[in-house]
Parts: sequence; C-alpha cells; structure tokens
Amino acid sequence: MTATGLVAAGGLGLGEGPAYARQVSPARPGIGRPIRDWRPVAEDVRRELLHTWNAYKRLAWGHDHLLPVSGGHGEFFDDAHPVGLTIVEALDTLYLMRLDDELAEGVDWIEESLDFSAVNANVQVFETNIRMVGGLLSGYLATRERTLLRHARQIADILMPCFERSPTGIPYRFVNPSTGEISGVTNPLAEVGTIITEFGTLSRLTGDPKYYRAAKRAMKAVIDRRSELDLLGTEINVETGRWVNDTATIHPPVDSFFEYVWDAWDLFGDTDFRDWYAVLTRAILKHEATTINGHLWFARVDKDHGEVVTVDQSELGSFYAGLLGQSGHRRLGDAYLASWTSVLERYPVLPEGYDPVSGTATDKGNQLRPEYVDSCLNLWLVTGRNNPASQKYRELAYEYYLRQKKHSRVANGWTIISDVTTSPVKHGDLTSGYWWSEQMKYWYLMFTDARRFDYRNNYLSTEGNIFRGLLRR
Ligand code: DMJ
Repeated sequence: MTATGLVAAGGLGLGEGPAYARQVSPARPGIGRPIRDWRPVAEDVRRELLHTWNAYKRLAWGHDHLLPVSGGHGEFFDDAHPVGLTIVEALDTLYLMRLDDELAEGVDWIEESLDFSAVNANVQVFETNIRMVGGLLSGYLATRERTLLRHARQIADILMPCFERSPTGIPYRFVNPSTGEISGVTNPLAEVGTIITEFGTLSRLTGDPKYYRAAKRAMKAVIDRRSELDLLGTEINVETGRWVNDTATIHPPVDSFFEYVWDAWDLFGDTDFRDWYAVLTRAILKHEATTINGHLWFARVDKDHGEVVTVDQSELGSFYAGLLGQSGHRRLGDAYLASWTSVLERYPVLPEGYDPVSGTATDKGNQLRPEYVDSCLNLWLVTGRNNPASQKYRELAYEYYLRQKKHSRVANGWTIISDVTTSPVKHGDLTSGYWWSEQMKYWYLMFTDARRFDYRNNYLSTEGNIFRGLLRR
C-alpha cells in the first residue's frame, strides 16, 4: 500500500462557549467564545510563568528541572552536575515578558555557576545544541551579556569534534564534555540536522564560519543520500554514510530536520537550502500525505518504494502544520492543524501518540509539549496578525492554553501528564525545559503586543529561541 496523496481535510469550526477565565469542557475543542481583547490572557500566561519561576527558585534553583508535584528537582544531562537548564531555556522568554529582575538573576547564575565542561556523561549533540547553545545565544541577543555568548561558544566547541572527526561530516551522536570521548555511530536525522540555525548564528556573532560550515556539511551529506523518490531514511551510520533505517517520515526522530532545511534558507538566505527544501517537500507531499477519516495525516513510508510502514502519528509531528504554512503551503498546514484539533474531541490535551484509523491514543502521556501551539503561532504569523483570517489560530491556541492549564497546573507550576485518557488525568512530575522556551512564549506573543518582538521579521528556532526579531527596548 502506498499513501494516497492529498485531499485536504476540512477545518474544525469554532462554536460557542465560555469566555476567558471560565473552564472549558475537556470533551470538545473549539468551544471558546471568540474574544477580542487578548491582553488579560497574556497577563495570565505571564503570571503562570512567574509563579512557576518562583517555585523553581524556591525548590530547584540551579538544577536543570523543577519537579513541581514532589517539590524536588532533577537533571537533564548529568545527575551529578546540574547546568541550570531551566534558566538557560527561560532567558529570552523572561526578556519578552519584561521580567528583567528574574532575567538578571538567571544571567548572574550562568556567569557564576555554569560549567558545561564538567558534565561527565554522554550528552546528545542535538539536545545540547538546541537547548544550551540556542538558549544562551537568544539570551545574548536579548541582553548583550557577553558571558552568554562566551558560554554558547564554549559549549559549541565541545560539540565540534563530533563533526570534525566524522569521515562523512555527519556528526557522531554523543560527546562526554569532561573526557571528550565521542560515541554514537548511528544518528537519527533530527539529531544530525537540527544544528545549523544555532551554529550559523554563532558563526555570525563570532565571525568564525566553521560552525555554519560543519552544520551545512552534515545536512548536505544526508540530503545527497536521498532515495530515487527524493525521500530520506530515519537513521544513518555517520562513518559509512549508509542508512540504517529506511523509513521516511516527518515524525520523530526526523521531524526538525525538515524544519532546519527551511530555516537555514529563512535565516541565512542560503539558496541551497531553499532548493533542497522544495525537492524534499514535494516528495513528502507525494508519498507521505494521506487522508484518513476525512483528515490529513502523514504516514511513515519506505524511502525506496513508498510503501506505508505505519500511519501512527506522533504529537511531535504536529509542528509540521506550521512549517507547511511558513513554506507556502498554508492550505495544507491548515488541514493538518485541523487534524490535530480533531484529536481534542477525544482527549483534553494531545496524547503523545495517536492512531488516526481507530481514533485512539497509542501513547497516553502528554510531555507538556509545544508543537500544536507552535503551529498556531506560525500559521498566525504567516497569515498576518491583523488579518481577520488569522484570528482562528489565536482561538485555537487560547483553547489549548485553557486545557493545558486546567490539566497540568499544580501547586508549584505546570507538570507533564502520564495519562490523558483518565478523568481526572494522571499527573507526572516534571516541568519540561522547553515549556520555558516554547509554548509560554508562543502564547504570550499571540496574546499581547510584545514591544520587544518584531512581529514582521523574526526567526524562532525549533526550541523557540529567538535569533531574529528581538528588539532592544
Ligand atoms: C523540543 O525540544 C523541540 O521542539 C524539539 O525540536 C522537539 N521536542 C521538544 C518539544 O517537544
């Protein structure tokens, strides 16, 4: 069987429902009565972030994560060595929200206490890049605090040997910052190719082109190995350049690879990426797009023959609606967003995994993820924020805000959910690092007129870090 190609699914209309500050029914999406003054919503988002920041300060300061249910803390990279991941992820969000005292406290902590080179664990190049390098860079662009740029460069320099020692230029997956040991001979595409906007920004800011070149070489090495159908596999051997998994997908662990092909064109104007994006996207739309129960979904297919491997969807794939919109396919972006909105008829917030055939969750957790709101923001921005046609994205984002708040808010902040299918949902115990960098920022930007953000000319990374469009005022 091959995927059927495109029949765009209809959008889900917004019906009537309660105004802001009233709880919405978890059973149906699109029930918020359209409201026009969004500023109280933005204030609420800011209040929630500050409330959680204060809990982080009280219970977990300097640690990577707040555990808001138990009131504890945890580390993301190395259990024995915190690197203040939450602080790094929050920097430009604090700046946009004009939480300048909190921002200054964060910068102080980084200056005095951050030492990534002491991490003694195999860290993922990808996660280290998008979270640490990216967070520090956007923090630097917001504040011009040199210490942030210095730390970003030091961390990127720890990662560089993974690119430089690879015979193909495709990076090894892990490095131990303490020992310099490199490992991970096979690497999934998201991890190979979600590097260039951070490394390219670093090249711009330092004047050293080596970061951009390394990241571009890695992506080119992969794209050069595309199949006859112009599809990429999922995972590749970095030493031989042979595919080790032949499944083509926009879902993880590939997802943000495609985002960064587009973004490298958007951010750096490098026409190679524009051309690659066009080729790869044509193939994705031809071979992976499929209509199931009236909705647009993206199947996983064999890269050489196009046969469907599975139509199971990952929530992480919902980012693709926004990317389609950004890259000139807004109608399809709308259709894919509508598909994910339809899942909210069944669950109060999106489950991690979803089978569109049976309409059931295949992974019942909710890791407090940003992708659905990310797509709302991107579609809203490309439609034009003052265009009446863009209002629907704010309505959807608003509804999702109410739902996630209702189901994730606990005494010390917001938490992940381990099961969205029960009533009430079952809580996990983590405020994810990206919550600080992504959806709280996306909601805030959509609901206010942020004076420190250029709504017409901006770039946000896969982790929500702003590399273009921060205004210094
Ligand atoms: C974030 O770290 C980034 O958005 C990444 O590209 C995918 N996963 C998480 C959020 O879910």
